[in-house]
Amino acid sequence: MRKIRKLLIANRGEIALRIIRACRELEIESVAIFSEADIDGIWLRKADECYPILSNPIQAYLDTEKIVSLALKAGCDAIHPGYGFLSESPEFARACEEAGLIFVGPRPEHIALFGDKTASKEAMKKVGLPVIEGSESAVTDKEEARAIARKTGFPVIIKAAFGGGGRGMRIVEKEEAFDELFESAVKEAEKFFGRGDVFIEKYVKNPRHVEIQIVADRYGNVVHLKERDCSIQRRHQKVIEIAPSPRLSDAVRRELYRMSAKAIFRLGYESVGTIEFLIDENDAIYFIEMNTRVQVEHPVTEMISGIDIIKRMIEIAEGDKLRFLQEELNFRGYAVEFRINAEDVQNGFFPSTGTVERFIAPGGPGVRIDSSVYDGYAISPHYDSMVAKLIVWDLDWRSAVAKARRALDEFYVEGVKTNIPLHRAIVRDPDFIEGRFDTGYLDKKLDRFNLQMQNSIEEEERRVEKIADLIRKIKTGNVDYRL
Ligand code: MV4
Repeated sequence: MRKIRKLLIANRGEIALRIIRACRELEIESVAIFSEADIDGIWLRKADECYPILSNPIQAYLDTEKIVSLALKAGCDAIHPGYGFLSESPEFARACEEAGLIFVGPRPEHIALFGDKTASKEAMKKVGLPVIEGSESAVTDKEEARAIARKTGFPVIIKAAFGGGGRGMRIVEKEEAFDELFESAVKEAEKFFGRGDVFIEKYVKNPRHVEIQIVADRYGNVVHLKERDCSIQRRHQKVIEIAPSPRLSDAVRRELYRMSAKAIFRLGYESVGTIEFLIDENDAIYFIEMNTRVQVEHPVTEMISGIDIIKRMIEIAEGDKLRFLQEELNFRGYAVEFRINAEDVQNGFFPSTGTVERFIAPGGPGVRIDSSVYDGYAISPHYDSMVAKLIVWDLDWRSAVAKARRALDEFYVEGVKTNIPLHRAIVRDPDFIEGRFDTGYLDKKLDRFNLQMQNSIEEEERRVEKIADLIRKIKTGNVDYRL
């Protein structure tokens, strides 16, 4: 008998659909919610029940009170928050618990701890993770902050203590620039996170961004599902994620796994989670932050491990013991995720809205699409621009890249502009193919990719036109059968 019989999904889009799929397989009834802007959402049609929340498009998925009372009225016993929205709100997790609902995620104390970036650094340092030197806690006083920066040594980076995603972040090359950048960092942190607290760290040049996927139950069983390399990003938005990292030394890899599992065990953390590290040019490892939710890029880990992260996350929340030991896991091959965004890459990545007239996704062996888009779907300007995740898997890195080239060439989206041409350029870049990239990769390469993108867009237009022309000829009886 399951403890969870009916689960409400406090999210939208592809992740709502992903959670519904897990519920179906676990024979848990699913309840979807949707905003007024989401009446065409595929997830409300796939869930067992759905209910509108008619505040505004964003607020609908942030309204703790309405969501919790709706879950109770619908007879749910659990809520899954997905990613974004309420997924990292300790108040929401607590509100669920107080209403007698299972929050599918970590305990509120752990969400709160890791939401506080300096507290989380201190806690992780205590359980053995290496952290970047700098201020030990948040600072608001400029003089104090400058003194810490001088002691740390320039360049330093200023980060929001209760933020993320690069907001309120400033790199300070030398002391003369400190005051101005400090003030703007504090202002931005106040604007986005409601708290101007920032902290100082030594700046790590051209790091790789590697994160470890953890799965832990409440009985102290902790396993890792290897790492993901998320270095390929633009303005702190990940663009491509890879599991495992194609160029990480075995020594670094083993160290990351050992440290991560030990830290999570010692903290008594329960649920899935991701530990983010920076790896510098000399292979030094630094913990930066921990994500206490399921992540957008979780599918690449599912592909190499065979573990359904969402199903296991739900079972852990029910109080089940982990079904596998570390030694029982069999990892195989490489997986790459491409975030397909409706945006105009050649015009500053400006979001592209409108109707997706045709959506022809690639298929075949080792190809997975996580998306809530279909032919005729109108992309709303209210939400982020991700329309699909293309995930490819193959036995080795080179084959995975070859499969990615094939799948990206097959992908056809009509009606809105997408970043597929950018992905097609990346998977043909020798540095990418050789696994030579860090967090500076995309910014450095974008100019060179522009020409290739233009070419691939024009080539696709010619191909489409050529076939349209042939069809016209057939229909008007003008085909030259002697060809
Ligand atoms: C850093 C760093 C260099 N040095 N911290 C960016 C988002 C936030 N999660 C942490 N970030 C960084 N922190 C120190 N001390 C460089 C980055 C960074 C980065 C990190 C991960 C992925 C992409 C990035 C792109 C630019 C900067």
